[in-house]
Amino acid sequence: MTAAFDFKQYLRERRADIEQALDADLPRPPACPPIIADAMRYSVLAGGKRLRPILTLASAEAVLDHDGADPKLREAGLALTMPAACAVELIHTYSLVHDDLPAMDDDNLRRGQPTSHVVYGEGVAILAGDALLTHAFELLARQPSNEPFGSNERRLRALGRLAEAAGAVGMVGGQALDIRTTGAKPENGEAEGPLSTTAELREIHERKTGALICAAAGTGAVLAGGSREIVAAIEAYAAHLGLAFQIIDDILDVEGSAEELGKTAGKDAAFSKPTYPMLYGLRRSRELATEAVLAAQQALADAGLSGPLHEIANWVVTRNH
Ligand code: GRG
Repeated sequence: MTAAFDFKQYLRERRADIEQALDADLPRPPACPPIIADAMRYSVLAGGKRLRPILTLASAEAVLDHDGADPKLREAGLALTMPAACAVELIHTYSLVHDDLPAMDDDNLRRGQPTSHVVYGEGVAILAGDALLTHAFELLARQPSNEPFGSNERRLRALGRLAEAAGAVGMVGGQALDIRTTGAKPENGEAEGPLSTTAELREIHERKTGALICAAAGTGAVLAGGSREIVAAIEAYAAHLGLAFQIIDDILDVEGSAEELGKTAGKDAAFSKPTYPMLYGLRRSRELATEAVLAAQQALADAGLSGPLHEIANWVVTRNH
């Protein structure tokens, strides 16, 4: 009989593996000046849930298990996916560093500690974000010495997929919509125009948060050699998951405390940002998040996929930070 799957233990182990790989992969002096190395490490190694890189690894696992990979191949496949998982976390961290800047959300607390520009100044914080983004693509472009024959093409596909999600059609585009419609700080008066429709809210979320979550999962599936159908199923799962994640993020901004969240709470209301609780109320928002999680899990079941992705969906909707 197989022992019951301990999801908490799984998360602990994956986080430890990811943090070790991030620590090893970040540039150090004398390869780069100490100030930029310090600022990059400060934000990346400050904690965080590591949801996106865990998704990359879990998606690769789901593909390898679906294809019946033997244990040795499975381990090798996961090891090859780790640089991509780290790249995803570096892109996410860059977005947080830039989002916290005075020109954007102007926040002074992130992951439970002062934001990058508070510690290093605006100029270095901007550069640290730039360096994290470019380093992510350096990691993806590097060919591991033990890469199996033929997987160069997969790496290229994964790289293109992540670049698209991070750029103008994804996260940068979503952030541009967000600051255009809601970016005015309270003391600066009205934002350009109130954003009120659920379709607009959904578009911002899909680009700003959903695209990277989707690409995190898709990248793992592509690198593990998933067929087009399996990659599509994992991306469908991740699209529902991204929506659930964002709805819960909006709810936590209302219900959570800065201590629990490690970032300033109540900012959406202070900036009159349209959110799911604002448009639907808290109760309906929770229902919508649960519906999105069930849809995510259904996408897995329909494709015959198993493993931690199912529990990750439950975690996203029950989290308190
Ligand atoms: C600057 C191009 C650019 C984009 C910024 C991601 C983003 C776009 C802004 C962050 C602001 C925000 C609160 C977005 C909502 C969802 C989100 C990304 C929350 C933070 O992600 P978590 O909860 O953070 O996974 P940790 O710290 O756990 O990694």
